[in-house]
Amino acid sequence: MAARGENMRVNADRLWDSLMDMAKIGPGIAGGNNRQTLTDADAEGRRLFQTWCDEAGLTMGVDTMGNMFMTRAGTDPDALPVYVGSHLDTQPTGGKYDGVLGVLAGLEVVRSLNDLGIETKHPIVVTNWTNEEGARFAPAMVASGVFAGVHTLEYAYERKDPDGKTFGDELKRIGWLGDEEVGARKMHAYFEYHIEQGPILEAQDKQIGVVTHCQGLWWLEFTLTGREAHTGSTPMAMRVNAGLAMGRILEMVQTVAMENQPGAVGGVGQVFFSPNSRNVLPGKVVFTVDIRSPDQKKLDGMRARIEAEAPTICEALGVGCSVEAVGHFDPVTFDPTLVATVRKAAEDLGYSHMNIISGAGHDACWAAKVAPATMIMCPCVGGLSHNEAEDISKEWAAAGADVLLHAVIETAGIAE
Ligand code: HGY
Ligand code: MN
Ligand code: MN
Repeated sequence: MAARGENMRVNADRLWDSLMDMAKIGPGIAGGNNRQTLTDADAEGRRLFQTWCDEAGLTMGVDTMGNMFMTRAGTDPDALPVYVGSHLDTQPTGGKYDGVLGVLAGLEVVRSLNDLGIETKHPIVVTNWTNEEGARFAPAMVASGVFAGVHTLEYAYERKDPDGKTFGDELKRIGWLGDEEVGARKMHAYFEYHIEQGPILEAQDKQIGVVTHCQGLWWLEFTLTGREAHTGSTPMAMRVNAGLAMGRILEMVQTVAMENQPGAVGGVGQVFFSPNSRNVLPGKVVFTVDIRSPDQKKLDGMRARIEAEAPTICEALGVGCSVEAVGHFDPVTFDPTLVATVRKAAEDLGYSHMNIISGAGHDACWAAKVAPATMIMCPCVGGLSHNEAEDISKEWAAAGADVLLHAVIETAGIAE
């Protein structure tokens, strides 16, 4: 650990040990994690994080969306806090670092400031946002969305998981329904450190991503209505085949995304067939199209084309078609001053870096609506994420945390 004022760095081993200890909670089946939001595993991970924060001398606040805010006091009682955060919830077959790195690196910043005996003018708040992933309850980033005033509390509480359980009931059940009003907190600045979840930084051999923007997203949930029938004895001409309609829509989404290159993506990750029996043609197919682009015109143009062409595909097959947007945010431009602070920190620390646009969505996208916000990224092996094989190196993890430390100190100010 460097002495105060020198080329300060975090304790890389302590950060890595915390990541490995958190990864033991909600283990996956292939070395990653399944710590989905508002499950018992999520509750256990929250308690471990709370214990570590207690040990670091932080005071906890929890709001009515279960967002956790862990405060290190500043010397100026009137100064708005600098927030550093991300999410502890994971995908069902998630990695050990997506989200978790940003929360635990925020804690490591505080631990390092404690080691260095540094007091800051602005308080520092380490944050764990509830349900960033949107895997169990759509949409993604719902809790930071309520915090930013994008969603109402009622809308969030009504969200249902595939088993019909509601967000509100599950938040109560795991004992993390807090009493703070969501969004009442005001931020001086917000930093989110996150793995890239794409191949660019590793391919360009850069240690740090200076995140200038985040691409926008639409989640379009299609419900197709066919006719349940025997897959063996029903002649092809008699079929009302919702599964076939889905296949043709997926092909069309691929075409639309490819026609909007560069800088557009489109695909489907979740499909429900009903009755989902091998020898019954589906009566109902529900699936969510995920389209994204950093270019607003492309993003909205793709949505318009997909919503225009899907009904035509279904009509030709006699299949009913309805669509609902269940997730959305426009492309985000992060705060130029904070972006410059991150870039300068990487330069001061001697880390290779490049500007990057985030391909994945993050809570920072909603934080940016209510405060100056930006992100820092580190590479991940093969650009792989949302896969249990997600992997980073200890060096990569620490380099980004060092940049976070310097950016936070620069923004929170060292008390004289
Ligand atoms: O979908 C996303 O981009 C994020 O992982 N929730
Ligand atoms: Mn994430
Ligand atoms: Mn994720």
